[in-house]
Amino acid sequence: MLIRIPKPWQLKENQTTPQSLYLNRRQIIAGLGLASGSIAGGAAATTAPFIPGRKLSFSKSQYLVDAPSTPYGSVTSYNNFYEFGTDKTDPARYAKSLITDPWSITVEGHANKTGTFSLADIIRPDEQEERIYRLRCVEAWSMVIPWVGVPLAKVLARFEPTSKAKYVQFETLLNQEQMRGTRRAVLDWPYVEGLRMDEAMNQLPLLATGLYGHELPNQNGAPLRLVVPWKYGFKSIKSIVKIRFTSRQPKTSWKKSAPREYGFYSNVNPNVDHPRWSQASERIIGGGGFSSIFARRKTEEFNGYGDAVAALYAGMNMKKNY
Ligand SMILES: Nc1nc2c(c(=O)[nH]1)N[C@H]1C(S)=C(S)[C@@H](COP(=O)(O)O)O[C@H]1N2
Ligand SMILES: [Mo]
Repeated sequence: MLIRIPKPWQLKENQTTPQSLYLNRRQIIAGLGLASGSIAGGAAATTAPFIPGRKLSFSKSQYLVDAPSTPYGSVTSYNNFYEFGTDKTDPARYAKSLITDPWSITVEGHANKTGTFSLADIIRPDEQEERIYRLRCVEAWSMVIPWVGVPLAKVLARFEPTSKAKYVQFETLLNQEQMRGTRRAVLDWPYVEGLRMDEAMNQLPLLATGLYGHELPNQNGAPLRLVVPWKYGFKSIKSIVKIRFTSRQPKTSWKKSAPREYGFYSNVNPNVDHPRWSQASERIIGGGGFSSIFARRKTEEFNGYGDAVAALYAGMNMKKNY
């Protein structure tokens, strides 16, 4: 398969690193009298002493974006995590109450290896890699986020799904004490998402444990969340406690809540508008400093990941299957 994702050596350092960190790193390099020339990726994380949370071990990867990463402050303060409220600032304010350790994940359905596992059973630190992906919310805004995680395909394969597994369903924790937003019926809790099995086994979906080289802040879906970069952000389900292999298409939360507006597939598509707004372009969160509220870019089909995923939808009418 031909993959157009740029190789690290095709990118300049300042294309993959937020400006503040980039300058910081350059200063450190200058101070040590070393020549600049190594690739960015993980370097962004290793030179950011102000980032809270445990530092993670990870290898670098070829998954980079030809644009600067969204500043850490924006990634962690402008969030959708309705379990903590519907305002963009609610998750950062209220998700501290989420208890992420210990954490267990139940695996059910059509697989040989099912049961309840600890996070450490599922995520092996030596398998973690850093992948910088675009995140495109269905609300027509976007970010570029340096995630740390393990490819979903690697994790799912260990459960040995059977031939009856056509889909995989994910569920978020539901705890009214810890998640104040779930005391109101904004959605039919718990939050449910899912993928067709071949989508899940594609190279791109990541089970993320961190961002900017450190463990996930609660508002971003600690301790484990899905990242599906060619689909609208709501598919990237947070704080996962259940994985279930099914024969039928999962009943996903947003589709259940507004089927005319949010589909199961929900691939990023500039040519299929949301019934209430255009998807042709997107607002760049935290981009462009002073002019940030005006920074926009054209939406890309499959969010720019078409070379890796378009074949999954051969023969399907994506307007109809939105
Ligand atoms: N459990 C759960 N997962 C969720 C959401 C949510 O409300 N609850 N919001 C989704 C939406 S709409 C988006 S755009 C992304 C946002 O991820 P971020 O806050 O890490 O940028 O998370 C997705 N995952
Ligand atoms: Mo979203």
